[in-house]
Amino acid sequence: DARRERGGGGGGSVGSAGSPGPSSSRYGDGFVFEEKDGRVTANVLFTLSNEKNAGFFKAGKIFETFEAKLLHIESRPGRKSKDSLTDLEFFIKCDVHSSDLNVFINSLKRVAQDVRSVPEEKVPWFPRQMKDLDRCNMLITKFDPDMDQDHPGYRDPEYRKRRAFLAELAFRYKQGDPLPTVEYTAEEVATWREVYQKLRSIYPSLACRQFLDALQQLENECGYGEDRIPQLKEVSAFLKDKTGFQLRPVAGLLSARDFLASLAFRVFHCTQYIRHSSAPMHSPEPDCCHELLGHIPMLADKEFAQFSQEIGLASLGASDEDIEKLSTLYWFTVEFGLCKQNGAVKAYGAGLLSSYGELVYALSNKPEYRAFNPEETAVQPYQDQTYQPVYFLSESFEDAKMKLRRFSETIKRPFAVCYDPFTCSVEVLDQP
Ligand code: HBI
Ligand code: NLE
Ligand code: FE
Repeated sequence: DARRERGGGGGGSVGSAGSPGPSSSRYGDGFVFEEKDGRVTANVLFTLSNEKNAGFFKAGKIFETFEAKLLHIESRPGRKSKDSLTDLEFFIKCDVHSSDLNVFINSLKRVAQDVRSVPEEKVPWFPRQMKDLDRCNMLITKFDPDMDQDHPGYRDPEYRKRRAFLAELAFRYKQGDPLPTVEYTAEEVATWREVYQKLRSIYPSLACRQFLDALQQLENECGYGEDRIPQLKEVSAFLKDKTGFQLRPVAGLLSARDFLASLAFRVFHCTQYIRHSSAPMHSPEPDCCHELLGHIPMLADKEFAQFSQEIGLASLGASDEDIEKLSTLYWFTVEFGLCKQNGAVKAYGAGLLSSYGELVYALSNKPEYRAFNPEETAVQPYQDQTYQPVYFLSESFEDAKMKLRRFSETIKRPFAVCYDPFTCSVEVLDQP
């Protein structure tokens, strides 16, 4: 469970960003619990040894006696005890009378070991330093070639083996490691060539100016071309010079929270595998064509890089609902955004710029266009299986950035964040 791994035991920086409200009280262990109608939500952690096998029921009796309402329960194996049975560690979220909390915890201490209780986290954990991004690794299983029968690679054992190998490279990566170099096979390069040639031929008329400029530079300085798949290492160095963005390998789709958080540090997660050769013109999941052709040229633009980082900063410690809104905004701008240039509509979204099929479709007269407006865009339902039914049109990146900034200010957080580029860390400023 991520919550516990990230230090829900009260250590570290978890939740400390939230300032206690006026109705909070201090309890035994020095923690501050937020009271509502005389009750508190506590996260209780304890260990039960199997040597005393009645422990579970005795503990349960205590919850019953104190009329604790169970909100969540989890267990996991702990240490091995002397008789080689495994202790069980419990994590229980419950709602108890605030006046009972101390006695309740002390009673548990008589039947369980390592009893601790911590207040309900008001602010979700978020990375403060670049190395904390090692913990932003929550993958979501979607479009998985091993599990999804509709994935074009599902019936291709070679492809699945390759994906598993590249996933392993990404899992092992730690902040500061050199970016892994991948030796692409002839078949992979052939897929890349097909994607590159098709897209390259339509970019001049359909892609925005910033994209075309950066792609030209990547071709001149960074080995972009149809004959080889660029390595993350060289591309990351290129971006670092242009806008300070750097890359990190990732095995697949990350949770929106973890994905957005890295943007706050100007770190962009890139997949290194390539789409299946049977479906080069559109893939619902990101792959190296999407990252290298869709995202990288855009991240070389100063204004766009700033826009991306600001979505990331707004996401730090935000509620689940606000993460959903920011991720929808990201979707309709960074992934599928259109903009006006010299009276014409051009693509700047990476999901468009890496899919021949959707790029042609988005700039045809078939889909609906609406003006980018964060309040409306943030709540527009979207689907990620096929082409978008609606696209949002920005006046310019500058304009989109200012609108996003105003929207972000309406997101309520009990603190403000500020990025310090000298230490590559996020400063948290508590607001009284
Ligand atoms: N993970 N690796 C990866 N790449 C993405 O583009 C990505 C992601 N996770 C979530 C996500 N995009 C979307 O939810 C965005 O809207 C945030
Ligand atoms: N549809 C895009 C492509 O085919 O490259 C990928 C989108 C990832 C969000
Ligand atoms: Fe993407």
